[in-house]
Amino acid sequence: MNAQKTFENIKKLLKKHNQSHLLAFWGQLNAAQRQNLLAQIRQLDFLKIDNWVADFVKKPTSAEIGADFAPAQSYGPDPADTEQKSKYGKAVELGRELIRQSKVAALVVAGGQATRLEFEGPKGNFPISPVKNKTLFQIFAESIAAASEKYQTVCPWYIMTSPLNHAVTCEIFRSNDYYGLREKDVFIFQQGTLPNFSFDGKILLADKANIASSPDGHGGSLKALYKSGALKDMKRRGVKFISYFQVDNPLVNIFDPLFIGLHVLDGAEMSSKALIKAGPEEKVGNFCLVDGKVTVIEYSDFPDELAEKRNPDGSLVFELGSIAIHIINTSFVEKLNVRGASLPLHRAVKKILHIDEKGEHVEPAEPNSIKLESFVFDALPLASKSIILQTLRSQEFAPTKNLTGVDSIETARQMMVARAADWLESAGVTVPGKPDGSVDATLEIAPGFALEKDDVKAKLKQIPEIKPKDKLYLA
Ligand code: UD2
Repeated sequence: MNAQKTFENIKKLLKKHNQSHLLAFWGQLNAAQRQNLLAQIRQLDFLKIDNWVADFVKKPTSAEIGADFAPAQSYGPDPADTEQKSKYGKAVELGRELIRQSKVAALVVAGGQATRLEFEGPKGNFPISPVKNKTLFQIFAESIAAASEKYQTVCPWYIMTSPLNHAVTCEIFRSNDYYGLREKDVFIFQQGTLPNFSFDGKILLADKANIASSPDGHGGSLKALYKSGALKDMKRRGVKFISYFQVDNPLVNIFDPLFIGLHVLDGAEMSSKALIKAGPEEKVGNFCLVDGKVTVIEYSDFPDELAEKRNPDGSLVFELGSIAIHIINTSFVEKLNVRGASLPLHRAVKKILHIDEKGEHVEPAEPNSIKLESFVFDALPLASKSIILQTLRSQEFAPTKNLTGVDSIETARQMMVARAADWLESAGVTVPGKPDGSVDATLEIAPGFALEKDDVKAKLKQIPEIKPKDKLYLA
């Protein structure tokens, strides 16, 4: 087909779907810009876009809570009875064996921007550790190296970026020599994007030759694993289970034998870790059972009256919060992609830079556009089976979202110190404390020193006496 014909066809298509304005500046574009814009338009699926406009763009998302709706069940952090104790024991053994056999890979979703941290560059490059100021990426890399060492295996690491930070993330890894990991065991891949919309459903132009778009949400990881070849790489290595986590949690226990083992013993396809919410307003998704299926409803979509509902003993009825840690079977990811299953989209009203119909740049003072994204936890109800394992906040969850206050750099560092103190004390080491109960020293345990609490006991001889106000780094 000649270029003119292609152009005419695209013009017709845009007209049919009310998006003709995308070619409004065609006359002002050079040949390369024209080609580039046509390529971007050709990638759009206009039938889907019409549905998105009708379902998500033009109307606010309403969380429809059906009748068959209940709190989800979970495994406790410790076994509830002797029968469960034996199951947990078996699960840990199985989990260790699967890690040893290289059947488990790490996947971090790192495509978001660190806007709330006011940090330039990928969030994974944020320096966070209390003594050495290691970045999040370095902490994860060292944990993965330590797991490989502990289990005498190779634990591969998959890192999802977005077009916003892919090149710079690759450069960070290169310039840090992959933090001691082998380059071939680190697979960095990009998620997809979705166009941005005006409130009346028009796709926005970033400039005269480019469509405005945003990363498609962490739910995009399921598609991107498949499209990028990461899933193929996993299959080649014999990986069967993906340990999924977010880039902002320095306390994450990436290779947790208990979690992996329970997931496999129960024949689950996608499972989750949860913790008891700090209160009804905590900004985490809520685990529910909808039509018998484990489902996460994000805090912003969860009705206040349900969030606040309490049991007679005062505990929250919907007490299980999602900390975005999952085990996902590679076969499940493959199945979803082969079937062309798509996750629902969620609408966010954002300030998005774009040009107006005169071609002038709009720098919005107020949120002015719609961004659509998918959430990975929306795959849970598609799984044939899904388990939830409760964990302890103090051991595994220090979300680094804000500069100060709740879920901040400050609280994450405090939690890293507190967990190090807890591990040391449980091995019999005396840690100085302040009158308010907090630790009176700055402590950092490198993943190579201890990956979990029980690893500390074997290293007791290497631990010096800790005096008040000491700064101690154990490696
Ligand atoms: C997420 C969860 C929330 C809770 C909380 C725990 C959602 C909608 N909410 O809240 O329920 O579990 O985490 O900390 O997930 N990301 C990408 N690509 C994207 C968007 C995000 O890779 O297009 C990554 C991002 O880099 C980060 C993670 O996903 O690692 C979570 O993103 P967020 O910080 O925007 O999530 P948040 O705080 O809304």
